[in-house]
Amino acid sequence: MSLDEIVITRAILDTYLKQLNEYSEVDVAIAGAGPAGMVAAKYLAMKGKKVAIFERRLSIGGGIWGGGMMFNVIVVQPEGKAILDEFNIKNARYKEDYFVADAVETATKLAAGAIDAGAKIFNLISIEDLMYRENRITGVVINWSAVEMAKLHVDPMTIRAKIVIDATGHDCSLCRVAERKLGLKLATETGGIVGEKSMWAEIGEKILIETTKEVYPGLIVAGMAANAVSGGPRMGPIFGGMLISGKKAAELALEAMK
Ligand code: 48H
Repeated sequence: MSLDEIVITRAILDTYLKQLNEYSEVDVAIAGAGPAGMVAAKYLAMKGKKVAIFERRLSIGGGIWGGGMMFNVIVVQPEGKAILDEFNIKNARYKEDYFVADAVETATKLAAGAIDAGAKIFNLISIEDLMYRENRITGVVINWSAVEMAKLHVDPMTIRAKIVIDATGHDCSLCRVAERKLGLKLATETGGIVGEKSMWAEIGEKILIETTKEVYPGLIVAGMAANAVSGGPRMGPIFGGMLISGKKAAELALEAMK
C-alpha cells in the first residue's frame, strides 16, 4: 500500500470544507464546548435539531478538566447525577446529596454524548460577533481563534442560526457583544450584564435555573455565563448546575423553535 501526502491533504480539506458548508446554516449555534454547551447540544441533537458548537480552544471541556484547584474530580448534586447517568459517566456517592465523578471522564463523555446524538463540534473557532436582524439574533460571526490570538486583521465569516446559545462561561462573551456592540436591552434586572458575584455554591446553583433564559429574542444564555449575565454568584467546582442549565437551555431552545 502506498500513501500519498496530497491525498491526505485533500481528504482533510474536502471533508472539513464540506462540513463547514453544511453547518453554515443550523438550528442552534452554541458558543463554547464546556459542560453547559455540550449538554445543551446533546439534548437538542437528540430531538433531531442541527446543532453546531464553536469552541475557541483546541480542546473541549472548558473548566471541567481541572476539577477543583487541579484535583481532577467534580462534585454534583442528585439532579446533576441524573444527567451524569444519562451520559454514562461513572459516579459515586460521597455522602448524602454529594456525588463525585472523574473530571476527565466527564469532559470526554459529555463530548461523546453530544457527538453521538448528532451534534457537531468545531474547535479552534471563536465566535467574535453576532448577526442581528429585526430585533432578533439570527446567527454568529466566526473566525479562527489563531487569528484572534495573533490579532491579525482578517475578516470573519457567518453562520445563520434560529437560536444562539451563549455557553462561554465566566466571559459571557456573546451577551457582551449584544450589550456593547448592539446596545440591546437584555432580560436582566438592569437590562445589561449585571456581573457575577463571589462564591456561594448553594445560591449560585439554585439561581442558575432562573438565570438560564432567553435574554434577547434568539439568544439564550447557559452555564456560568447565565449567572455572570444576571448577577448570580459563582459556585466553585460543583458542576450539577452547569449540566442542568445546559439541559434547560436545550428545552428553551426547542420551545422557541416551535
Ligand atoms: C467560542 C468560546 C468563546 C467564544 C469562550 O467555562 P466553561 O466550562 O463554561 P460552562 O458554563 O459550561 O461551565 C462553567 C464551569 O467550567 C466553571 O467555570 C465553573 C463551574 N466555575 C465556577 C467558579 O466558581 O469559578 O466553558 C466555556 C467554553 C470554554 O471552552 C471557552 O474556551 C469557550 O467556551 N469560549 N468559544 N467562542 N467567543 N468564549
